[in-house]
Amino acid sequence: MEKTFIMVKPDGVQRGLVGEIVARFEKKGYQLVGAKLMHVSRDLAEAHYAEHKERPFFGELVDFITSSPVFAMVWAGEGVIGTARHMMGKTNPKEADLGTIRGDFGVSVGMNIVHGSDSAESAERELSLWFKEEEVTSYAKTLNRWV
Ligand code: DAT
Ligand code: MG
Repeated sequence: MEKTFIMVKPDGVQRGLVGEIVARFEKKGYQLVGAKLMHVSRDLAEAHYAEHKERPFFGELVDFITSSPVFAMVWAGEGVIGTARHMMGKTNPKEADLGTIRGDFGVSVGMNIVHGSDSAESAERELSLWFKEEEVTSYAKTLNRWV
């Protein structure tokens, strides 16, 4: 089953949006197969955002993601990587459609509530960076055949 890495960023955790965000993916029909609330180390933050190392906002991004706990999750389901990106909305909440997580709850690009892997390659890389194999479960839900 396709899997993706989704994270409620420090702003989302501080604002009490963990339940709301989990609920959206649950109601859509996806399956939560791994989750943990954690403080992010600088090393992990820099590895996670390595593709943005040369961008002017890289330092701020790493400061932000390490500033307070994040809620890291693994979600599974058909097409979950791309659909989760649609459900999150555009990177800049000002441009994100209403009805998306960033469109409904975000205001500025620096604090856009949620992260989600942007491709199969990113999902594979990020899942191995954030989760040990034994932290990702697999369990049957009879619901799966109804969605
Ligand atoms: P996404 O999170 O939608 O995959 P991204 O990978 O381009 O977006 O950027 C990673 C994060 O970096 C993004 O969620 C917020 C921050 N960011 C992106 N562009 C920015 C900018 N122009 N100024 C400040 N922060 C930015
Ligand atoms: Mg990205």
